[in-house]
Amino acid sequence: MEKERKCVPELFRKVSVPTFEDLRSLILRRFPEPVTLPKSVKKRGMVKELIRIERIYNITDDRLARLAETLPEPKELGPFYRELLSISGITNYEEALERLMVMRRIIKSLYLRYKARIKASFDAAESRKLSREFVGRVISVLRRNRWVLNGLKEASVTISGMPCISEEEPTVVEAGTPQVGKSSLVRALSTAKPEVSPFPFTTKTIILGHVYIDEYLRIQLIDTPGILDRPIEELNPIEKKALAALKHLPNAVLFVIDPRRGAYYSLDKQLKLLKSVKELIGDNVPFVIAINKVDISKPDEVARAEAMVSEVCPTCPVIKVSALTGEGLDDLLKTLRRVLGI
Ligand SMILES: Nc1nc2c(ncn2[C@@H]2O[C@H](COP(=O)(O)OP(=O)(O)OP(=O)(O)O)[C@@H](O)[C@H]2O)c(=O)[nH]1
Ligand SMILES: [Mg+2]
Repeated sequence: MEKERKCVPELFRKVSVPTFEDLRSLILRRFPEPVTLPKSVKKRGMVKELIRIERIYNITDDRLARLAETLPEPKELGPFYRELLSISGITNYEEALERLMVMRRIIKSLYLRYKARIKASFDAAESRKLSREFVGRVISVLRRNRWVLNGLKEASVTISGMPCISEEEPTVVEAGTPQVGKSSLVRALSTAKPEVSPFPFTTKTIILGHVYIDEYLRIQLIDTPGILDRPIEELNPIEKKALAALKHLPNAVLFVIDPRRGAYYSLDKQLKLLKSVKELIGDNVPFVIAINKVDISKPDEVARAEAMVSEVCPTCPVIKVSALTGEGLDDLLKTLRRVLGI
């Protein structure tokens, strides 16, 4: 697993990305603002328009330059963050940075061209027409690159809201369909207290908790949004984030199952997801299966779940637990430590 060097979410928290709509309304607000000139100035109509287009050029270039300067360097981004960017439409970060430079260059050359044309204009009316045309063209350059600005905005909001996951500490990522009790387990085992509710898709982002083994050793336990087994194209952005975490972060996966016949998603569906997640992650990362909610499950439901799990993953350790009563949690922790080798 490739690891990140710095806390990438912290880097993104320092970035302020203007969307295309932000920039357009800023430009349209600032353009008509009055220009005051000393009485002595000649060719007042032309000079006013020159000042107007310079103002718009400076504002636009300043926002784009600040964005380009504050975005993290490509080398800071590991595969997890690259995938989050790509979920927001930035499939190639280097290319997006390059687009920002190109936009600045095009807008600068438009500015210089229109400055010269306004200087050479016949009268105030022509100057005014040219300066309006300049603004229209700047906005259209920004519009053509909307995907860069808006994609970076969306990605930076997502990434800034992520926890700092350390590259040195062992990491367990949870997985499972909605409502199986992933967040409840994170609450019971770790320092994090994610929201728990009887409604599916309660967890919407990646949450980091720490499980303290002793003074010097802790496990990072990551709660993820519930996912359904369906083609990647059909997953919503929240599920895609969960899959990105599963693909890139874990040293071990904790797959949580609700064995009851009345479970929100049938056991069949849960095991199909287990199979898909195993295929996605490959054989290098160990899986531990927690059969949760044993406090309210019937013995035959638990036995059926155990049998079905062993078909999908014959080598996976299976632990029966209850996040609610705490039953089996010591055993679960021991098993996680064993597979992590700590
Ligand atoms: N009786 C019992 N109820 C549980 C247990 N674990 C979770 N629940 C309940 O199951 C429901 C779902 O729990 P969550 O922890 O929110 O489930 P989740 O997997 O995080 O759900 P999503 O965030 O929607 O994916 C809640 O009403 C919990 O109180 C358990 O061990 N026993
Ligand atoms: Mg949850």
